[in-house]
Amino acid sequence: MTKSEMYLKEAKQWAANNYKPLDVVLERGQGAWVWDVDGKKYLDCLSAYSAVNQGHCNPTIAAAAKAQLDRLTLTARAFHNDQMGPFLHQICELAGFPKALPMNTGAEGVETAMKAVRKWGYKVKKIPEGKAEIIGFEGNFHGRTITVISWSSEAQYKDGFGPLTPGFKLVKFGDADALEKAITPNTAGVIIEPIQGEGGVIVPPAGYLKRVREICTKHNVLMVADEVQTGLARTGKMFACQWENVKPDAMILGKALAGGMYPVSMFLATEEVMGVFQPGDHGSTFGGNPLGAAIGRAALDVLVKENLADRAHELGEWFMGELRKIKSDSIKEVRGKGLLIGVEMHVEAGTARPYCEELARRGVLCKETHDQVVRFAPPLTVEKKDLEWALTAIREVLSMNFGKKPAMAGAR
Ligand code: IF1
Repeated sequence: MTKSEMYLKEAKQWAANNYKPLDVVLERGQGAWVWDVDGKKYLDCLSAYSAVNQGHCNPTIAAAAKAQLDRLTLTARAFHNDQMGPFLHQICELAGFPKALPMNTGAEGVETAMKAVRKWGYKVKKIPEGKAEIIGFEGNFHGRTITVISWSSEAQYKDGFGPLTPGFKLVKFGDADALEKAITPNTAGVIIEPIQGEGGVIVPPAGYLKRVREICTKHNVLMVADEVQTGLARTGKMFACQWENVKPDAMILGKALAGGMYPVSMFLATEEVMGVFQPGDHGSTFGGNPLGAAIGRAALDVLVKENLADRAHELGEWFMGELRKIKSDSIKEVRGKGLLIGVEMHVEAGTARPYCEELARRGVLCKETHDQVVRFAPPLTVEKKDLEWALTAIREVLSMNFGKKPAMAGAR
C-alpha cells in the first residue's frame, strides 16, 4: 500500500462523506506547486478555490504569522488589539470603503451582509418590519449556512435542510431587465457575484454590472458585491467590480484575504449601511483577532507589492488564449477573467471529472464545477513557464473524449 492509499483509507474511515475529493493526498506546498505524500509534484490550478492567490506558504505571509503566534493570537472583541485597526484601515483604503466588519469565513461575511441589508431596509428605507426582500441570482454560490442556501438555485444544497429562510427571490444572472422587474418597494438589497464561480465561471455580458449599479441606485436598493472568490486580484483587477468602474454599496471578501493561511472574511460598507450595527448586534469570537489581522496585513501587502492583479490579467489573457487554440471537439467554451478560468466540456464528451482525474495523473491539479466545467485558477504568483509546462498535459487531456458518444464533430 502506498502512503497515499494509507491516508485515503484513514480519511475514508473517519471523515464525513461531504466531499468527493480527487485521490490526491498533499503534504507540502510552495508557490504554485504542491507535493503528495509519495513525493509526486503537482501544479496547483485550483488555489483552494482562490484562497491561495499569493501562493502556498508565501514566505512573507508565513513570517508575519509566525511572529504573531509568539505575541498574541486571540483576545475576542471584549478588548482591542494592536493588529485589527491597522488591518481594517488597510483593507478599507484598498477597497475604498469607510468601514469594515471582520469575520472568519466567507459565509459569515455573507450572513453579515444579509443582516446589514435587512436592517438598513427597516431603519433607513423604512420597509415594513419583517417584509425586507433580498434579490439573488440563479447559479449563485455564497456559502453553506441555512439562510445562504435558502436562496441557492442548486437543489442539492437545499435538500434535507428545511425549513428554509424566507425573504429572498432569484433572477436570471446577466439579465438587467429581469432584475429591475423583480424589484418591489420592499426590496432592500441585491447580492451579486461579479463572476459566478461555482456556477461554472459565468462571466456576465459587458455592461451588466454597470446596469445593476444604475438599477439599484434608481430604486434605492443596496448593491452588495460578493467578491469572496473574484476579489483580491483573481480576475486581473484588485476587485472584479473595477472592470466596469462599479462601486457597490457594500462588499464581502474572504479566502485570499489572509493568503490561505487563516480564515478571515470582511464585510465592507458605506457609513449609512454599517451604521445600522449597534454594539451587541452582531459579532463572533474570532472576528478581528490579532493573528488573522497580522496575517491579513501581510497578505494584502503581497497582493499590492507584487502587483498580482496586473500579473493575473496578463497571464490570464495569455493562458486563456492558449486554451482557446486547443482544437478539440470535447471543448464547448473557454471563459473567464484574469486567472479565474473555466473550460466547459460538451455533454457528449462526458463530465469534467475524468478530465480532472487524468490531469491529476499528469501532475496538474484542478477541479470540476457543476459537472461540465474544468476550473483553472492557479495561484497568481504562478510562473508563465509553469503554465507552459501544464499546457502540454492540458492540450492532450482536453483533446480526449471521456464521454460515451463521440462529441459533435466540429462543434465548439
Ligand atoms: C464549498 C464552491 C468556490 C464563494 C463565494 C462565499 C463563499 C464562497 C463567491 C463562502 C465559497 C467555496 C466553498 C467550498 C467550495 C468553494 C466554491 F465551489 F463551493 F462555490 F470557490 F467556487 N462567496 N466557495 O465562492 O465562503 O464560507 O467557504 O469561506 O463549500 O464546497 P466560505
